Amino acid sequence: MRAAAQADLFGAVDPVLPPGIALFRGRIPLAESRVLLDDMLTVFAAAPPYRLRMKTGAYVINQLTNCGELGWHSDSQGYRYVDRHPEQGTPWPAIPPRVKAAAIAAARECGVADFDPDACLVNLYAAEGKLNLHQDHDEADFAWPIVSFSFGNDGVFALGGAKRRDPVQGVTLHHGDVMVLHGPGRMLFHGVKKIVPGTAPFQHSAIPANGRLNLTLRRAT
Ligand code: MD3
Ligand code: FE
Repeated sequence: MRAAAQADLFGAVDPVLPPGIALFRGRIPLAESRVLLDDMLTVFAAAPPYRLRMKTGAYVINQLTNCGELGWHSDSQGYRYVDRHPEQGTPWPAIPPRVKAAAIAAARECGVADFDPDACLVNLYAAEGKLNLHQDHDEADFAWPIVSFSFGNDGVFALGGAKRRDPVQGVTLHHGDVMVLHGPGRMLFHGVKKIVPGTAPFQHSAIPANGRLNLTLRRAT
């Protein structure tokens, strides 16, 4: 009896996150999440999601796009921020004001009063999508936080340490969760292990079928 209750309780408890990683569970209410996803449809009309190509010429399964003055991109010339859509040749659309305001508010609660993101990377995960362990180091000043929003199906996030070989812990990110990576958390290795099908609270045309949408707002310059 007691042991079972404890197991249930422990099963629901979040893993302890290291300093510099703040996870706001269910931060975006369901109704607001629909509005933010509708805003992303406007972004996609101007900057359609596209696939990166690997050196082999094969396409990566996940899609991406960006909004803001700068957007993250990778090609034969390497990983970097660019000021226009690589396939359309047009400037990235603005970060939707509601999205930007939500990121600024989350950063402020983490003690960063003057976060002014100029880049928002949109990752669209297919059902089979994942993201290999990496560090985000293409920004000019790592003192600025990164603010992440999760929508759609759950993603099993992998959080490592300062070195690639450090142990990794799994953290499930749900629809409406917001994560702020700041200070000692900013340069930790991380990735996405898998998407958990059937866990999205609703379908939305901005989110790939059985997939997940992640926004990361950054200061690139
Ligand atoms: C921890 N995206 O776009 S978001 C990325 O779910 C990226 O799509 C993942 O990693 C996703 O670069 C994770 C949460 C996140 C973002 C940046 C971090 C966690 C981070 C930077 C440092 C440490
Ligand atoms: Fe990252």
